[in-house]
Amino acid sequence: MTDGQRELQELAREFARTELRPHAAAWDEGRALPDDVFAKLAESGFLGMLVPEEHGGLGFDLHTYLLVLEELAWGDASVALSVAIHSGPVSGMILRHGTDDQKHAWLPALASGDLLGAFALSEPDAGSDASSVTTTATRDGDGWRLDGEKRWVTNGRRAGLVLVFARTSADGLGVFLVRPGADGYVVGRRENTMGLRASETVSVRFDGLRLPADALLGDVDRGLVMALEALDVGRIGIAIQAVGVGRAAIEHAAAYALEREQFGTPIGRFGALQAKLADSALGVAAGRALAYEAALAWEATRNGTPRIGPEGVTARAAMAKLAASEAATFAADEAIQIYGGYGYMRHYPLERLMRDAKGAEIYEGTNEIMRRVIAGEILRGSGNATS
Ligand code: COS
Repeated sequence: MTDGQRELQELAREFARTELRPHAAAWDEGRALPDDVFAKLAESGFLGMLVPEEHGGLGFDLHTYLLVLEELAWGDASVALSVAIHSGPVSGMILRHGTDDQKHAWLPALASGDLLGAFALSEPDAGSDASSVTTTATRDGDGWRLDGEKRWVTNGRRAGLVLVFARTSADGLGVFLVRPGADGYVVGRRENTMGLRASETVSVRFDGLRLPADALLGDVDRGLVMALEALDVGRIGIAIQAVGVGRAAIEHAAAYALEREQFGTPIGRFGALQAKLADSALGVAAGRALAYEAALAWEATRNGTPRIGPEGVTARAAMAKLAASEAATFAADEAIQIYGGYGYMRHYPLERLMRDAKGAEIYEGTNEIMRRVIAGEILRGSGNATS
């Protein structure tokens, strides 16, 4: 880490310690994040971390971004999830595929936090099989008309820009820049999630929503590849989010193990509990290391290094998300066990951390899909057919 990165990490840690962590339980209970938390994130520049300075952002590399995101997740995983989707897949896709006009139109507003971004790929019947999207985008004069339904859209009602993936031909998807609120854009059910309850997850329906021609991002029919590419960076963000949650669980458990006495001694002296702390810390550290390795692989693609193969970003991002999310769930579970009866009480933070950690095993690609992606890249790297 450079001195600048260390300072930034400190700043983000302080932000998480004072602005997020003290409120995380209440936000979870109330199932909402207040407006002012987004205002404070924007003020700190944390909504423009991956947007270049020329478009009003901080222009961080992925490594620096991850340093901040881990701290936000340590403070509140729902906040980190919002920031991760907004920054990685949404701002990242516009940066990579947008025309100059599209970049000028959207990136400054995303970087300043005037608009929060959302990513609408999944549908009631298109989850792991992202290629089976049935929302359609049909040509309508110069523009497009959207019809269909999306599920599990993070940032829900708050989003001011939604990237919508829709079928543009029998075997192609397109990506559309959609501003909520127009006729034909209908926000549906707010999901009652197990964890990350402060994060607003909704379904959205399009009933003949009309879009101008310049709502199309990138090449028509190439949306699936664009989505999968964007999910590489998304998954690295989810990995570090899980690391933040896992680290929080370990810290709670360690503090409790030193303070709680049974049989006349702090319970942290018992080998069974030490093994839990050690295995939890091992998993979380490995997840963090993989996330940083994936970030390096992602940065390398900018210089033309291929994404494919076991060393490529696609495999590395999947490994990072898989390892970190499983480690976070394990760490939260073990922390509950260390807390014993108190851990089982909703009054303490561990059960929330466990619910939050579990989400990372599912969204932005389930861990079963992560294993398939990794195996596919190993086979591809050795020159054989993919999965
Ligand atoms: N980056 C760039 N291109 C990629 C890529 C990546 N990470 N992964 C795949 N591609 C390309 C492939 O090269 C292929 O390109 P061509 O059509 O030009 O040959 C295309 O994308 C399709 O890839 P593939 O054939 O591997 O797709 P499949 O339909 O077999 O399945 C899985 C791919 C299952 C891995 C994919 O659908 C997936 O990741 N699903 C999970 C979706 C998800 O994460 N949903 C959560 C949404 S956000 S809540």
